[in-house]
Amino acid sequence: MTIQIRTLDSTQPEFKKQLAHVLAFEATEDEAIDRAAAAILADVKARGDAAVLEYTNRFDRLQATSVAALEIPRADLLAALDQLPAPRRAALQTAADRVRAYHERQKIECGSAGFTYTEADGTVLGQKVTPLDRVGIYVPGGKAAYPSSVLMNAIPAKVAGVAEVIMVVPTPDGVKNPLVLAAAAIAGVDRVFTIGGAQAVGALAYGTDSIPAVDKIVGPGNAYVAAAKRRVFGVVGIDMIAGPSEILVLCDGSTDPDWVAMDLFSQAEHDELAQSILLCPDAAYIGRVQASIDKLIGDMPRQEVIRTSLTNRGALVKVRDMEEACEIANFIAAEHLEISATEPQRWADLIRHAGAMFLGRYSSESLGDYCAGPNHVLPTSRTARFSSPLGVYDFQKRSSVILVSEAGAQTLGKVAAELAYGEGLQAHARSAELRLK
Ligand code: HSO
Ligand code: ZN
Repeated sequence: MTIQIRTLDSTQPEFKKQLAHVLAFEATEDEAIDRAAAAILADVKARGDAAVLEYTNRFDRLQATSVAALEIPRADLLAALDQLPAPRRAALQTAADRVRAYHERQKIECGSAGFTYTEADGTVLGQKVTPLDRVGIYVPGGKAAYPSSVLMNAIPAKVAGVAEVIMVVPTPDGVKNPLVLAAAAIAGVDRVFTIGGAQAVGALAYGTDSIPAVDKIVGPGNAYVAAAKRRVFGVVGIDMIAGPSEILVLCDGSTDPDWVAMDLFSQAEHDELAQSILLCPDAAYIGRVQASIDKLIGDMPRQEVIRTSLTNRGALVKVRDMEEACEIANFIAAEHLEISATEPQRWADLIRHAGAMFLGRYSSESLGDYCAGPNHVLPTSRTARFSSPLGVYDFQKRSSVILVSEAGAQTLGKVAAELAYGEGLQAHARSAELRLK
C-alpha cells in the first residue's frame, strides 16, 4: 500500500510558495456554529442550571433531573482509579509524577516567587505572584478524550496553587471514560461535572447555582466549544484555541527510517487535519522513509486518518543542508520539532521557534505526549513564533507592588506632577503635590 506524500525541494524556485501552501491552515470559523454557541451562552447566562440541564439532556441523550446530579463524586473518581489494570494505573501515576516534577521546577525557575527591591531613599518596588482562585478544565468526550491531557492541564494549575480545579467532560449516552476519571483523581482535580459543549463553557464562565464561576477556562474542545471560549474571553481567561497537531522532523539521515516514519504517523493519526513534515538533506534517505511509510501503514488501525493527513497536509522536503533545515524549521515554528540527528544540540542551538524540541533519535515525540514531563499543550499553526507551552505561569498572575517612602514622594511627586499637568490631569498633579514638603 502506498501513500502519496507531497515531496518538495528547497532549491526549486517555487519552494517558498509551495511551503506556504502546505502550511496554510485557517481554523474554520463557521458562522452558524458561532451563532449557535452565542445563543447557548446567552441562555445559560440567563437561566443558569435549568439551561445547562436542558442542553445536556438533549445533546448527550441523558435524563438527569438536576445539574447537581451531573457531578461525579470524588469517591467515583477514586473507584475508577482503583479499577484500572495495575500496569495502566502505574503508567498513569509515573506520567503524573514526572509532569508534576517538571512543573514544580518551572514554578521555581520562572520567577514565580516574585521580587522586591529597595531604592536608596527607601522606596520599595516589587512584583507579587499569585495563583488564580478557580480554573475550569474542558475535556472532550468523543474521539479526542485524552487522559494525558487531563494531567497536562490540571497538574500545572495545582502546582501553581489554584485552590479549585473544576473539570467538565461530556458523557454522551452516559458513557464515562474510566481513564479520564482516574487521571482526574491523580491530577488532583477538585470537582468533575459531566457536561460539555458551549453550555459547559457558559456554566464555567458565568456560574450557575450548582457550578461555580471560574477565572480561566483551559483545554481543547470541538468547534462549538472553541466558539464559546472565544466569546467568553474577557469575562474569564482562556488558554488558546488549539489547532490540529503537528510534527516536524529534522533528520540528517542517520536515524532508522522506520522510526521517522512512525513518528510522522504518530501525529498524523490524531486527525485528518494534523500535519507531519520531514526535512532532510539526503534525497536517498527521504526515499527510504517513503518506503518505510508504505511498509508500515498497513498495520495501523487508524490508517485512514493517517493516510488523509499525510496526503493532504504532509510533506517530505529535501533541503540543501542541516543549516537550511533549521532556517526552514524556524519559519514553520512547529508545535513539535524532532531533531533526529547525531549532533542534535548543534542544530537545536539554531532553533528559535518551536513549541517543544525533541533532541536526538531516542526522543520520540510520543514520549513528550505522555510522560517525559514537559506539557503537551503547545502552540500550533505557527503560533510558536509568539507563544509558549501551557505552564504554571498560565495559572498565575502578577501584581505590581509600590511602597513609596516619604523621601521618595518628594522626587517622584515632582516628576508625576509635571507629567500630569502635561496631560491636563489636575487631580493627578495635586495628589502628588499634596505630599511634597
Ligand atoms: N500530541 C497531542 C497530545 C496527545 N497525544 C495526547 C496523545 N495524546 C498534542 O499535540
Ligand atoms: Zn499526540
